[in-house]
Amino acid sequence: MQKRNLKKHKLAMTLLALIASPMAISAPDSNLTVVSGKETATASSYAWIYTDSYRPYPEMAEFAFDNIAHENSNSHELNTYWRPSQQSNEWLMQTLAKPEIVTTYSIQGESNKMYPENWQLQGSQDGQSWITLDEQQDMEFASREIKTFNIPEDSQSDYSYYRFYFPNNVKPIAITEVKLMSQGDDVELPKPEDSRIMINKNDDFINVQLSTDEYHTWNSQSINRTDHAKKLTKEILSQFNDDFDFIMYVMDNEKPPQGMPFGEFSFVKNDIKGLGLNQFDSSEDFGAKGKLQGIFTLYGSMNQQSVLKALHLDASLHEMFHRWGNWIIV
Ligand SMILES: [Ca+2]
Repeated sequence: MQKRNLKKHKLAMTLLALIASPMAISAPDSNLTVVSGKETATASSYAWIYTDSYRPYPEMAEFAFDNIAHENSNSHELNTYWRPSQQSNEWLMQTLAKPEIVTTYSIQGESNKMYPENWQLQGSQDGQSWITLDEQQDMEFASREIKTFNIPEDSQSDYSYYRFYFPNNVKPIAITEVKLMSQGDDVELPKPEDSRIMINKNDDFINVQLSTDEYHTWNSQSINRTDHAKKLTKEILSQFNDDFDFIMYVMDNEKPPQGMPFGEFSFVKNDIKGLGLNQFDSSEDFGAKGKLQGIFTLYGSMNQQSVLKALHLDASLHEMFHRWGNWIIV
């Protein structure tokens, strides 16, 4: 059978993340892909901020797309919102690498004193002429409140340029985070008939639908005491080459289920001396051929912001590091 491909992670170690879901039908939100990003952000103007002297701070447009909402953003170092210099006729724009059909967006105000009140989300083919896709008026935000809106279906279309246009505001406009989202395209062709393993649109993780029983097992049993993780790893590696040092399973729980840890590591093999570990090779049990070193599970996304937090922050690194330590002192 021809093997499927997944983009290599930029790090030396390749990560394969898996999001498990209990039913064949995903929640409407779970298919959304964020298409906006900080590299593609620009704005009409920027508030003046003191760095070495007071000056406009052009990096501010990025701050609205950096996935950061600090608890305290009073100082320059901690600023993570975009704020324009005026309160009317301002805009915050995304120039996408390719046209996308944005169906949903979220917008987060900075505080209950600084937030957008009136805006239009506009799309454009050329960055010159704009079509209004959605309009909101007289909005009020609590501190760092996130509001999510769907673009009416008859306004959805392929645009390379999107911008929020702010015609007028009484309060200072300050936006901590904005996300433009499109319907994800989880299915890659060709794929084996009846495969429940779907590669996401960006080729950087896969999504597997579990049966209710499997889902219960994953949420209640250690991957080291039962065979369910070996079985699924085998199923995955029957469709991919054994190209991965680690496979990281991420459950779609917001928090770990009661009685379960944040994460758990399971060895596949150890060929390194001096770690305080025996040398062994269980590759065959996992359907691997010598590359895969371990698998680990994150039982919750740790943070309501997004599953990406769980991947970027300490839980994933902690679990991966069990590969090498700390075995000497245990
Ligand atoms: Ca931010």
